[in-house]
Amino acid sequence: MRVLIIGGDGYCGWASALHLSARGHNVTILDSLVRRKWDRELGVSTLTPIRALPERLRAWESVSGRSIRFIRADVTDYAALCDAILLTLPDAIVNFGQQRSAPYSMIDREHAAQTMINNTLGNLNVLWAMREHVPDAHLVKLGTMGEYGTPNIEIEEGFITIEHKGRRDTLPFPKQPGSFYHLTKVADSDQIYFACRVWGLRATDLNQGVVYGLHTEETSRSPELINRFDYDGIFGTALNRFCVQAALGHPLTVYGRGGQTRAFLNITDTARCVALAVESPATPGNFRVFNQFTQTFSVLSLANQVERVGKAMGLDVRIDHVENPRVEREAHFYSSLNTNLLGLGLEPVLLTDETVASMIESARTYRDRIDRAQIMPKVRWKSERGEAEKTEQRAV
Ligand code: NAD
Ligand code: USQ
Repeated sequence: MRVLIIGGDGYCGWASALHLSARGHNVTILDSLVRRKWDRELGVSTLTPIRALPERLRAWESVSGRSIRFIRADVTDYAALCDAILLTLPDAIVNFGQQRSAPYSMIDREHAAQTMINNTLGNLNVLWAMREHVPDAHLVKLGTMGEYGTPNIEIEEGFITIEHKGRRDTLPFPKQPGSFYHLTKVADSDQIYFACRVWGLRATDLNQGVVYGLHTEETSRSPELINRFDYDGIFGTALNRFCVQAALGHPLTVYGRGGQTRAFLNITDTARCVALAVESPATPGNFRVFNQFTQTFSVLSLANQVERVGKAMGLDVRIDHVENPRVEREAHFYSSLNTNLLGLGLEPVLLTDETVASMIESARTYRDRIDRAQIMPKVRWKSERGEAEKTEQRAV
């Protein structure tokens, strides 16, 4: 199949582009490289020395004999997006190309607005470009488990059948996102569902959990193919951060009590799930939602595992319950279905002590690249003023 991968220079997109190419698909990456720019602006950097995209692609061609085309374009630029679609005439468009950090979207008004515009306008443009130029193509869109929040009932895959005042219907599952970033994903899902209902487009919304891990079968084929691995307080995600902290001898930064439970998956499974969705497309007019994760963990249980494995490796690891910079439940019920991808044949790569050890080992390899000053979280969900007002209100 001809597959256009938007955001293919990023963490999930790079692993997925190589996997789809290895499976024989004709892959094109469209990326504005804006993520590399955001890193420079924030003064953060991936743990791993990732190469420039053209270099990565040359390395892939030399190990696999397969070429991947690169189009540098921004999806918020509608004309450039349409040109790319007309040039490639994709059977499937996989959209990873968004601002994906919750803390980034909460820095200030400008970063919230930038996230909203980048993600929501980009998604809208993809839908209009599909309607105009490739209405039969299949959209595979990266959503997030965080769209649902942490309700006190089991999370279904996208839709829930409810009875209300004696009547029954199947409706979108209620959404309670936890940041402006997560909110953009809710807006995207609504836009896509609408485009499927009204224009007959076909789409799969992959509500992905938190991704961990570094290597995949394909990225391991050459050091020049190494993926990014974020550990800083803005782009770094929980388990990846804990492994880097363990390697550095920095206390593991569990926010608050650590009872926050989330859905997780290995980066290898990200690539496999995307391939499963691409290779078994939704039917015309159909909006499918797959919950893309393999296991759920509380943040504290992950920290405990990293502490145990790190100590067995002879490292000085301890857990610190730092003040939670976010507004979120720290102890709650969490249960979600994830049967759609399993039904398509996903065989999950589950989290083992060996995986944790190998992530800590990778962090030790690149220890000299770690900037200690970027580890603690600096972005707070509530302003200092808001806190002061609340304290005042409590006093009254
Ligand atoms: P990433 O930041 O590593 O990669 C995103 C890529 O998209 C970057 O290469 C960036 O340059 C590109 N991009 C951003 N805006 C663009 C635009 N307007 N036009 C063209 N390219 C643009 O992020 P990631 O971790 O690979 O995440 C990819 C997708 O998966 C995101 O949509 C994210 O919300 C979703 N997701 C990620 C995780 C995770 O744990 N990493 C979990 C669930 C969902
Ligand atoms: N957390 C800690 N300590 C840390 C980092 C995080 O306790 O050092 C906690 C957070 O408070 C939160 C949980 O771990 O409760 C997850 O945080 P995260 O930063 O690992 O993940 P999140 O902000 O939810 O975002 C990441 C990706 C995002 C994706 C999302 C999937 O950055 O792109 O959409 O995971 S999900 O969480 O399912 O919505």
